[in-house]
Amino acid sequence: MILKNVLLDGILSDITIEDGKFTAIAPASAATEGVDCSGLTAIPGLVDMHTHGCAGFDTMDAHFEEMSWFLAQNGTTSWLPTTMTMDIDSIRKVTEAPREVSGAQILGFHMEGPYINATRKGAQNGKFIKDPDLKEFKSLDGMKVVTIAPELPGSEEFIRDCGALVCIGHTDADYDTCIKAIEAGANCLTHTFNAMPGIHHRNPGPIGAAVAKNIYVQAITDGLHLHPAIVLMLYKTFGPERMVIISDAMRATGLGDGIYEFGGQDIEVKDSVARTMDGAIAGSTSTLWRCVKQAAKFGVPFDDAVRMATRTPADMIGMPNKGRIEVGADADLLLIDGAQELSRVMIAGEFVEDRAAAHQKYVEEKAAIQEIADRFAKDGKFLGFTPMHQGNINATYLVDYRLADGSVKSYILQRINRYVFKEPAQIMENIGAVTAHINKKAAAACKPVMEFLTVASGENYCLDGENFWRLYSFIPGVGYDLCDSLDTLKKAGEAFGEFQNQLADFDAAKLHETIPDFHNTKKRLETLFAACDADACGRAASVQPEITFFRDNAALASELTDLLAAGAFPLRVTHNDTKINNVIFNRETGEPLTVIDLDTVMPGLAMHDFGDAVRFAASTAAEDEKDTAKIALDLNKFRAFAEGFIGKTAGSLTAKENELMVLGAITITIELAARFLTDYLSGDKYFKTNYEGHNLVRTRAQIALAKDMLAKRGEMEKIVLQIAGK
Ligand code: GN1
Ligand code: MG
Repeated sequence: MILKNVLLDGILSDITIEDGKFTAIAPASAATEGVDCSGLTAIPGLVDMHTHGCAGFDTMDAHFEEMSWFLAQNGTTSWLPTTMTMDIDSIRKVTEAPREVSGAQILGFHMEGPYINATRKGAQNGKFIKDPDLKEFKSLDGMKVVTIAPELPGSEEFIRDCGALVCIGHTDADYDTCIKAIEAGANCLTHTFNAMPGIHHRNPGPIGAAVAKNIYVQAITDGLHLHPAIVLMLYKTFGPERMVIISDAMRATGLGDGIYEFGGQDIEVKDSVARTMDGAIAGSTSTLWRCVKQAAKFGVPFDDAVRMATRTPADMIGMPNKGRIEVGADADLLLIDGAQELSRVMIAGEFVEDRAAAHQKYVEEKAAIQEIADRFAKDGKFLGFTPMHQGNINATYLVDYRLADGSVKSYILQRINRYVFKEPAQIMENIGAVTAHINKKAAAACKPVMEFLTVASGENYCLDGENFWRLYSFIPGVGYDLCDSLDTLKKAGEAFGEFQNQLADFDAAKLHETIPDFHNTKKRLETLFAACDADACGRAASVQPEITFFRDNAALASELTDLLAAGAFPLRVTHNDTKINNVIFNRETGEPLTVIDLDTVMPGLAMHDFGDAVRFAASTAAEDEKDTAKIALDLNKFRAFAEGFIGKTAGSLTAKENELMVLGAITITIELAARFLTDYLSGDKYFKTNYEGHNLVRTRAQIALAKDMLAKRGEMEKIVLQIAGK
């Protein structure tokens, strides 16, 4: 794209944009064609390194689309969503929220507190203030900037090692303390003059230290936070290369006067001034663009005011690809008219209005999800949803509600796949019965705490046309798809083993068989061979080597089915889908919290639960790894999981079952390979696929794994018997 006849630094120019970057800037020429921008001036897109919210949303809501969209309409093309002083889990949630948005780009985060001084908290919530915690901070992903009070214990080490840019703010520090902090690496003041000591001729404080060391200073130039003369003073002292204009905007920005929640407290906005209930100024309600224009009104030359909201903050946060119209930089720009009003906004080479469809799609999808979620959730305001790309069957979303105290309550909303689960109401009955049974046992350390919410009619699910939905409280913790920690694998084994133990005295007759013959491997193979004969999609010819594998191993894979029929071991109540990501671990302690995904709890074989977990967790590669050379059974992982599972179930499983554990792993791996291939041959109706041929890739991966297990069968069996013999 070429922007024609646009005024850039006073010169009529043509600006060429390719792949989201500026690739040429030349004096306007009549020869080239492009988007005529006559009468418009180009300035870089604004970069806001300190802003909390707008359009009714706050960074702590952990949903960025609406804010990013509002910012983009108002000239901010990239930003650092800025967190408030709140509990660390809430801050972590912000850093884990999806950052792909249709509006202003998210460059990372700015963490404002909790490592600040309570006496200078301003509108931050005193309840959560604490000393700098390096380990905690480093566990947060994407923190680019952090504001701390350098007088707090541990600050110096924190500044040196935290790996982010450190700003001094919400501080009561004196000059010497600030000098030390700057020498340790701090390089900016947060909203200079606000929430810090002022300048006294014998106590020059943080601002005196900033002058002496010539670091960056942020300033809120909305006309409320600083007197215009102070804005000018900062400008004259620090110049356009060191002074950064920020908005420090809060959620009321773009809305009217009223009472709003901010960091868990009420804020009143009156005549555009936001104050806490005890009168402290609480962030601004100005856009960054308005702050730029205000600064210009106060006497800062317009071009310098622009620079202080573009190139300077970009440099400060170490992103020289932002905030400038130069060849090689990201194509973020604003076109403004002769009256200095915004005309058009471009982000990464695209005009914002051309992204409206993407934004609209989000808005519509959100409304649809909210409509369903609201049928269940009783409290709070719906904030948004995040698709969870997990599971091969159901559609799963994380949905968030903001409660009155400013905290965010999260739920899992699921649309059950009706092709797979024909009778979802029976699943809910099964889950209810199993959960009640386990939760009755006082001794259970790891309980299924899935709390399903009900709709007005009393059911814990709802039907919406063909769709079947349910909602349960999100369990904060971590799950793993691939796990390298042997300790974690052992604990996963214990969790599934305990699950098995807890259900040992559960009456299987109480359970509906939600998917008949779910792990009847013999039948699964028959179904595969029938699908191959039917060849509904004309794919059978291309999978002959795979079919040969199944024919060769059909007898082996049917052994357990036959032994069960012969009564060689008991039919138990089992989980039947023991992927390690169905165990949720406590993030801090690493202990298993709960076992989830109880949809397939049915009568089954202990060997299958053991085996399915091994298949998934003891493999060297993902279930759908394309390069089969990377796939093997990792004996160390296998031993770790087995130690957990066999150790936990000692006493409740028979010797025969232990003897057949490894056959269980081989059987279930072959079975799943057969199920993937059946689905591939029948047109990919059962498992979700991400690309053409995905089910075939999965088939080949599982066959590769099964072959490696067959080769290692002896070693695996030795390990199990060793553990069982202890
Ligand atoms: C399915 O959706 P998910 O990931 O929980 C499948 C399991 C398979 C698994 C393979 C009901 O489970 O049996 O082992 O994919 N669940 C059902 O990844 O078929
Ligand atoms: Mg499942």
